[in-house]
Amino acid sequence: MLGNLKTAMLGLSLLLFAAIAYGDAVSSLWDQGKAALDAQLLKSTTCTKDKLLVRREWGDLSAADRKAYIKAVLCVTSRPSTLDQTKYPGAKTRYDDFVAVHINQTMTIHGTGNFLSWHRYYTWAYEQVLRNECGYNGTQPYWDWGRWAANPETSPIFDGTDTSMSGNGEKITHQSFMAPAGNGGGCITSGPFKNMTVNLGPISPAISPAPPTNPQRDGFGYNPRCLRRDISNYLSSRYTRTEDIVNLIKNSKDIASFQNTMQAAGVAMGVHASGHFTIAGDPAGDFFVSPGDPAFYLHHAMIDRTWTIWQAQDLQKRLQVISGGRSMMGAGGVAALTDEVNLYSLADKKWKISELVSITDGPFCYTYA
Ligand SMILES: *[C@@H]1O[C@H](CO)[C@@H](O)[C@H](O)[C@H]1NC(C)=O
Ligand SMILES: *[C@@H]1O[C@H](CO)[C@@H](O)[C@H](O)[C@H]1NC(C)=O
Ligand SMILES: *[C@@H]1O[C@H](CO)[C@@H](O)[C@H](O)[C@H]1NC(C)=O
Ligand SMILES: [Cu+2]
Repeated sequence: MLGNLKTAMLGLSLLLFAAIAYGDAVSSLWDQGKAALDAQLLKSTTCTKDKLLVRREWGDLSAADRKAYIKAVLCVTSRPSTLDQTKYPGAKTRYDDFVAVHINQTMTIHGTGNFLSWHRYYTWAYEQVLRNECGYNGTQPYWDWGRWAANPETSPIFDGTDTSMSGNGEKITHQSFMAPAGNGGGCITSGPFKNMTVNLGPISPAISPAPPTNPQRDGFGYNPRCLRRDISNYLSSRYTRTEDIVNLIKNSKDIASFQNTMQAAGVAMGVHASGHFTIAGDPAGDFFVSPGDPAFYLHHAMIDRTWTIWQAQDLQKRLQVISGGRSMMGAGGVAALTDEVNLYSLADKKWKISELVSITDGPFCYTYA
């Protein structure tokens, strides 16, 4: 009798523990690298522990925290663009400025030596705009792919409630190019972003029927349309499970293999492409215009967290290393740590790649929960 009671109480306390701390094999790898990251922070001349911002997983945010983030994103989508309207007439909002900058540099920031550092700086610049231009006092949340891999559609990120990043698209007859058609394909109909207008692109749409063609060949023309998604678990349940993330981190012995495995988009899909095409639709599935879907930044925060965990497994050897060229097509030669990352209107400073490799040096002062 007493034994049963004890077992029941142990079971209950384990349940309670599970409820307060979501931990998995990826978080364990974070824990293993934590001492090295703490030591790096102590060496920083720009970042101190009391200034450190902590990025959290969407599922661990309170409803109020999620709403504060959503409100800030909606604010960025309602503020005017700062770009030259003769060159970028489709950039109507400050949110669009980010999309335009990504479109503009797409061929020199993917499959290149600056892929990780560029997207780290870009995601950080977005977080800064939310905070500095839209009164947000929280941080950029991330999407732990593994946590929701079995069913992203019902995750708190995509369940379509008013505390989500909006749900799936309306179910229409369609084809998604990177996975079998899921239950969406049409305009999103639920959640805070259901009225959002996508203005730029498309350039490389990955869904049929395709979105309307942009009036400018460079994709910078004004092309207002709805946000479409085709969220499904086809890719997530195969390529972005917790074990896939663990394997990526553990089996990549150098930066080249880490980057290439992460960015693979062929038979074996890496977590980068799988995340984008788990959302799919327009513009999430468009290589150039993907930041036009606000879930982009949750995905890229997780890319950044995964890179950080990989670095932290052997930090001193894995910080000042890059691999790859300066453009996807090979022009420009091999990338160097001294190359500059330029976000133009999104951030006032250009930083060298070498200054963007640590989350507590250069412009950065954040960590992951
Ligand atoms: C696009 O890149 C060019 C340099 O190649 C730069 O002059 C221009 O300002 C950039 N546009 C945006 C929107 O970042
Ligand atoms: C941050 O914002 C939230 C929601 O707007 C507010 O409740 C909270 O008091 C703010 N915290 C600080 C430290 O300003
Ligand atoms: C979307 O727009 C409609 C019509 O303007 C409005 O009634 C509704 O509240 C908006 N919904 C959201 C989630 O912004
Ligand atoms: Cu990108």
